[in-house]
Amino acid sequence: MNKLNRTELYEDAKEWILEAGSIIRGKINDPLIINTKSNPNDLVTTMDKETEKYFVNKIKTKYENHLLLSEEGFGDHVKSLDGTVWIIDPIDGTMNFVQQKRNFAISIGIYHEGVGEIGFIYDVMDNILYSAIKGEGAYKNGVKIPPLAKQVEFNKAMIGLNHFWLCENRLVDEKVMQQLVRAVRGTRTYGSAALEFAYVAEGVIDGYLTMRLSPWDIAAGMIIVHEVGGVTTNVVGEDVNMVENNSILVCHPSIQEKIINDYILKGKK
Ligand code: 2AM
Ligand code: CA
Repeated sequence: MNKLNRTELYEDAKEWILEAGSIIRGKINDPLIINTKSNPNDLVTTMDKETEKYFVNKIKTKYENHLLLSEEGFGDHVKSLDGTVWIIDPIDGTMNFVQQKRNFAISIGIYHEGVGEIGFIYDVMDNILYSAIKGEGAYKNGVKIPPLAKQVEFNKAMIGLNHFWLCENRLVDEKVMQQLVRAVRGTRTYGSAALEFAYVAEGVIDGYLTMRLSPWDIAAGMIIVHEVGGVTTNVVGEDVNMVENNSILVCHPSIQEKIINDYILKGKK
């Protein structure tokens, strides 16, 4: 992809994500129709669907050859990252959107021939836009985010973790996860994977560990985090497959090996 295209794509995606966010803010107190998907806690609202349709319409009108991989199914049936693919979550953190009316984000990652080129994460209610173009650094509201600190001491690390690790007992022995919780300085659960990636990029948490995410939860975040020197793999250290679900460990590189070797692999069932 040449520079000119990237700039135009970046500007279009930025304009559309800000406009979509503004529409959501304007309707934040409107009555919602809430449905469930795979389970009673897997929520989708009319706002998720309307926002996704907004992006489908914008993208297909201007970039008819581009593909869309998106959560609510109005995009394309994308099986590979050939060509240019927009990977979009219209609302990441739908439960927060429904119950808190805040702490949710719109996430857009633009991939070209398998490479993540442009990422946006928009914290809609706080009006904070995280963005990155591959190789050009990551930004928060237009201000460059500095590279991650050289070293994070494990016992001073703060990590994002959702509590399914502790109650579902699927991938890893929960006792080992309890040891991890004790070994680090603190844990946080924000409820939006995209925002947790943004917080890793900002260095306000040092890592985020979760059992199962979809491509639209992570596509933008991976691009943004990598621009500041963060690393993303699945929880056993393998490359992420961007057209499948993955477990995810995104973190400062200095704590990656310890989390994988001393906790995940040790506790793996
Ligand atoms: P969502 O709000 O777009 O559904 C919550 O811990 C985070 O995990 C959110 O980013 C949420 O995205 C995502 N999430 C929740 N359930 C999920 C599932 N079954 N598969 C993949 N991601 C999920
Ligand atoms: Ca979503």
